[in-house]
Amino acid sequence: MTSNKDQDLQRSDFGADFLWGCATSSYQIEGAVHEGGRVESIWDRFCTQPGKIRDGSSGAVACDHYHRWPQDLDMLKDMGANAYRFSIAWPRIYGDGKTPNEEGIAFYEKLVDGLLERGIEPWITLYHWDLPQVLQEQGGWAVRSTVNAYLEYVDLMTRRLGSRVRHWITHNEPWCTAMHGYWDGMHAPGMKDFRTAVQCSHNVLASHGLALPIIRRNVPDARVGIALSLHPTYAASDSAEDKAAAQRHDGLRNRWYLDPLYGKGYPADTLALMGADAPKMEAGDLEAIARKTDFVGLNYYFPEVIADAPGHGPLHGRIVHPEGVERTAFGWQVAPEGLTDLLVRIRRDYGAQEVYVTENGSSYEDVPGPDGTVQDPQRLSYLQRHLAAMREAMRQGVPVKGYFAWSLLDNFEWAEGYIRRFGLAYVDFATQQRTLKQSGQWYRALLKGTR
Ligand code: IFM
Repeated sequence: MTSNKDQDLQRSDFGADFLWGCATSSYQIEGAVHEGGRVESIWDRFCTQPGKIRDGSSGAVACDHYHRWPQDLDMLKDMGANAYRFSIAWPRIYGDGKTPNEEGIAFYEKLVDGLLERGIEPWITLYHWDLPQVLQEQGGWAVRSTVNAYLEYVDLMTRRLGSRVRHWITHNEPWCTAMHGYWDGMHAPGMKDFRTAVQCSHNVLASHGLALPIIRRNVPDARVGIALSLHPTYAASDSAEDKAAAQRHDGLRNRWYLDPLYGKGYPADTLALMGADAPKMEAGDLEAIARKTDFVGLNYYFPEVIADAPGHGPLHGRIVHPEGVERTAFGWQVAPEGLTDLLVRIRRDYGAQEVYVTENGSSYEDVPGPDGTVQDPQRLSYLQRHLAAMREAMRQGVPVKGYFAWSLLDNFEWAEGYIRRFGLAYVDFATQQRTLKQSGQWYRALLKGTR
C-alpha cells in the first residue's frame, strides 16, 4: 500500500520549526459529564434522543480523559509531539450559564500546565460543538445572544489562560456547527431548517470576528485563527450543468467561509441562490469577520463529487459517490491530492500567510491482534500519503507550518458513536487501555527521527 516515495518522509523535510501534534475535542474524549460542576451540553441532550447516535451511545464516559489526562499527555510526549490541539468544554466553564465555574477552569489550567511541563505547545479550540444546553434553549447559534455569551466566555478563558497559551482557534468547522446542527439535523441540536442554518453560519462567523480583538487584548502575543473543514469539489462529468452544480456546492461548502474571512464578503452566487434565506447581519459584521487572523486551520478529509439535480435542495445538486475509488471504512474517499489542491488554493486565491493542517485522519475497523498490537496498514498509508501531499504543497510555496493528526485517541465520533475509530492510539472502551497503533508507532518514529 505504501509507495517508496511515501516512505521517504523525514521530519526534516518540513523544517525545524514545524509543529507536529494531534488534535482532539472535549466532548469526544473527556467523559465525566456530571463532574466538576459541568452542566448539560447540546450533545448530552441530543444523545438521549432515540435514533440519533448509531450505536445508541454518548460521550458520557468517552475516553475518560478527564481523569486520565496525565497518561494521555505522557503518550503525546513519548510520541515526540511539540503541539497539542484540544478544545475547552464551554459547559464546564459556566455552571448556570452565567457564573464562572472555578473547578471547570482549573481542569484546563492543569491540562495546560501539564502540556507546558512536557514541552508541548497548547493549541486551544474555543468552540468544538458542545454548546451549553441552556443557551440552546434561548435559540442556540440562531440568535445573537449566543454570540454575546460566546464573547464573554472567550474573554474569560483568554484572561485566565492567556499568559500560558498563545495559540487560539475560535471555532472548529463552522460549516458543521451550522449545517449538520440546523440543516440536515445529523448533529446536535438536530434542527432541520435551511434558513436557520444559514443564519447560524453567519452568527458563528460574526462571533469569530468579534472575538479577535478580545483575544488580542487579553493575550498580547496571541496567534489566532479558525479551523475550517474544506472539501475539494469536483464535477461528476464534463457537462456544463455538472460543472455549474459543483461551483454552487463549492460556494456553500468552501467559499461561504473563506471569502468573508479574507475580506471578499459572502459569495454573490451563493447569496443569490439563497434568496430570502440569506442571513441577517448587523452593521460591522462583515468588517469584523474580515479582521486579520494569524493563520488559517485546514481540516481535510475527503473531496466531494457533485452532479446537477434541478429542484434538489437549495443548491440544485447532489453528491455522487464514484465507484472504484479507494475509501475508508467510513466510506470517505481517500484522495491525498485533494489536500495539496486545497492548500495551494488557500494560498493562491486568498493569500493565506500561515496555514496549519488542524485535522486530518481516517477511520478503519481496527482489531487488536493476539499479541495485543494493533496493525492498521491502511491508516498508516493514509497518513503517509497525506503527509507527502502536504509536503508537495509546501514545495509549491504554500506556507504550511504544522500538522495535527486526527486523532490522538479513538473517541466518540458524534452521530456514529464509537463505531468509527480515528485514533493513532487504540482505546479499549471496556478497560480504557490505550495502545499505540502501527500508524501511531510510525508517526512517533517520524517525529523522533528514528526511522
Ligand atoms: O471527529 C471529527 C471532529 O470532531 C471534527 N472533524 C472531523 C472529525 C472526523 O469526523
